[in-house]
Amino acid sequence: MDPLKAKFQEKALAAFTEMRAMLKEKGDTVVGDVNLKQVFGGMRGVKSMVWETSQLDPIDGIRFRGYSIPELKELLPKAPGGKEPLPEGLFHLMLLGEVPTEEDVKWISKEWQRRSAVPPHVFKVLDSFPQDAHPMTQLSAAIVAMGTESVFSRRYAEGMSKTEYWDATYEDAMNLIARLPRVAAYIYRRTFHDGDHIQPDVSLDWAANFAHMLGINDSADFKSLMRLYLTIHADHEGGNASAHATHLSGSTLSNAYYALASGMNALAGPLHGLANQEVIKWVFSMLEVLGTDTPTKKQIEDYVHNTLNAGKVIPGYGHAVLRQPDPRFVAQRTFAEEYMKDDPLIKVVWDIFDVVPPILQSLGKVKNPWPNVDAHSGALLVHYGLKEYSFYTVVFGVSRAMGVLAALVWSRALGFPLERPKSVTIKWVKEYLAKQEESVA
Ligand code: HAX
Repeated sequence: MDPLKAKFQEKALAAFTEMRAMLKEKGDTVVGDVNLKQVFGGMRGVKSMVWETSQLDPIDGIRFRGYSIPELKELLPKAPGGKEPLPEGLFHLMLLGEVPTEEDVKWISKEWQRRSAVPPHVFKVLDSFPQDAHPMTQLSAAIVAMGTESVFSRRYAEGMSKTEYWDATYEDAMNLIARLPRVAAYIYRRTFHDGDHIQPDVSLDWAANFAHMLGINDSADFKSLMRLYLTIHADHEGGNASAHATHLSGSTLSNAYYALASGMNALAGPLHGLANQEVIKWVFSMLEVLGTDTPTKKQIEDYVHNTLNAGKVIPGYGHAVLRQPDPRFVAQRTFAEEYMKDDPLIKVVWDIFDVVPPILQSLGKVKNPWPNVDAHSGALLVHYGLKEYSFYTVVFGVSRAMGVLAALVWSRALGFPLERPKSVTIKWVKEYLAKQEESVA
């Protein structure tokens, strides 16, 4: 058994035993109420699942196994000479709950390289798409196509025991994560560079190799950005749409490929991961309409009002849980301050940050007027030449796979059952309310 899997087994077994004992003794403890607004309002705040890899606080933002992003920037191993954390380290932390050593991270880099060969039929599936098919459509299809290699599905068909589900899911998760950068880069090159593909460089870490295969910028700085980007987008606790969709599909024992494709299909919505493309599209249209690359704050303000008056949201702002500027936005801003502070597009993003929150606050209904992760990422990618914004959600997806798949391995190890919440009809609600009124009268 490989060392990461062996450590996971040890931890998961202990957690399973502890969970069983806790539920036996305290299983009937009430941990929250649900009101009608939550039933009709997207289940905001309803505690209904366990997600070990990260937790989100409305004010402090995301913590991966208890560590904030600034803490992780200090603690996680870096590439030689690099300043940004290696995503491999975050995966180790999410899976095991332990900050990895340099050696641990090197092992994961090598292991992902070893597992990274994409089955040839996946490229054929991708090549059958029209060149202008949205990159997220291609990503989702490619992930499902890779599922022909699922270890879980093969072993399930052979009759594996329940106690082995986590093991087979670990294999699928590791293979999938290892292969995604190649698949994503293939999608990028076939869509935007006429299929002029770039072979992987096995001497590079996971994120740097992805940057290399995109083939637009071979600088050390772009590789650093990719390490940071792929680290901070990885997980956002279990209730966000891509995580929850992965979790829900996975709970039926569909394999990790089907489960991740579900997550990616949720990420592809403009209220979630597609917001990163929508932000830069919105910024570019603003610059075009205004006829300048250096708009004044007053011009931005007017454009924001026009967007709102047209019945649209301001992409990159607002959040279902957060009530402060997203620490992932702040981490990207810090990166930009160091690497590209004089880039005019970065200045526009920062001016939007000054202008938008008070306007959204003045509407009186927006619960969080602050920027989320997607408000900044596009401008960083444009800086290094990745201007084709319909690809941005794919980059997000490559990162998100690490969190949701680490969590899926945990779900299997803890033996979580089929997810099946209760739905009600509006008629049922009306009758329930009438009964309540009767009993008060
Ligand atoms: N611009 C304009 N109006 C906004 C808004 C924004 N950025 N954010 C929220 N609102 C509006 C909502 O549309 C809603 O209006 P109605 O009552 O008329 O329907 C009202 O304010 C209350 O919404 P909320 O409770 O504050 O927000 P929700 O929890 O319902 O939704 C969203 C959270 C992220 C979907 C929302 O803020 C939004 O649409 N933002 C813009 C899109 C975006 O950036 N999405 C990415 C989010 C982060 C993420 O998942 N990244 O992948």
